[in-house]
Amino acid sequence: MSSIALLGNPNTGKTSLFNTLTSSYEYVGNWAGVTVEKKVGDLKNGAGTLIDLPGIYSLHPLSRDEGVATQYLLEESPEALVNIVDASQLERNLLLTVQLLEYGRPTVIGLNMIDVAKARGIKVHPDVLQTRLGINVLPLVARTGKGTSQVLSMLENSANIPAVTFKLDYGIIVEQAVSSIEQELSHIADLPDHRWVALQFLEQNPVIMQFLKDRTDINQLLAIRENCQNELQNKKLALTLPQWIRSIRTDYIRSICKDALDTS
Ligand code: GDP
Ligand code: K
Ligand code: MG
Repeated sequence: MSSIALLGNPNTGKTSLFNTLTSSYEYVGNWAGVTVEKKVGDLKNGAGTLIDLPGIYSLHPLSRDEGVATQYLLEESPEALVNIVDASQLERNLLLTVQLLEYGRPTVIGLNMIDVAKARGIKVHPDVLQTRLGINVLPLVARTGKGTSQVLSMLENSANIPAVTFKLDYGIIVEQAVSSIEQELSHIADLPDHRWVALQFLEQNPVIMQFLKDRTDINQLLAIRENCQNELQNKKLALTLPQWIRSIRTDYIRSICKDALDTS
């Protein structure tokens, strides 16, 4: 039995998809520290459970409620992720997608709101998106259930979902800091993908910071981050380290959208 996490921006159709993929569900109390209810359902094909996480625009939380998704990814180890993406707001949605792909677990994209995109004259090419991101992209209209059976059969056996090979190059300065942090992390048990943790730490994600503080002496990590920030500044870059990481991601996303979208 595997557990699969459902993640995406707010109002992208997560609950609609959740309801079509699961036969029954229950609220298993609240997420730790917040008033958001935790919803877990049984997949209709009996392959495991699906967890509906609160909608977020980024893994870097702006509120405690938003921190739930990052905390979940740190503490649990889902066999696979389903990332629901609003096809009519592709560029904005892919920011979370990049952060989820860096997490390194098998991932499927449910490309939802295809009808809305079409009505707005936006044509999305799922095949281009699939090639560029290196994972399966399944077009959906979650409200009517169109395409959802393909998602279900994909989840039949999460071992069949291709591994994520996605890797963005953040430039030599940041990549060196990532390597140093990865080394520091190697003595901490039960951590998810070290590159993902390192990048989230460099971005100053407060949930990651607290998680690491509870498990290690964080001073060495802070020194690496400060050094990295100084080196960026020595290059006379007007960006902070988190801004730099974000700009690499948004440049990459723009280049994907150029190929994957036709607007008329
Ligand atoms: P969540 O906030 O991500 O859980 O999204 P919901 O499942 O609650 O959906 C938000 C709204 O979008 C609801 O009114 C849904 O009926 C609607 N919705 C979900 N999927 C689709 C879709 O593919 N097309 C259209 N037109 N509406 C959708
Ligand atoms: K909603
Ligand atoms: Mg919802």
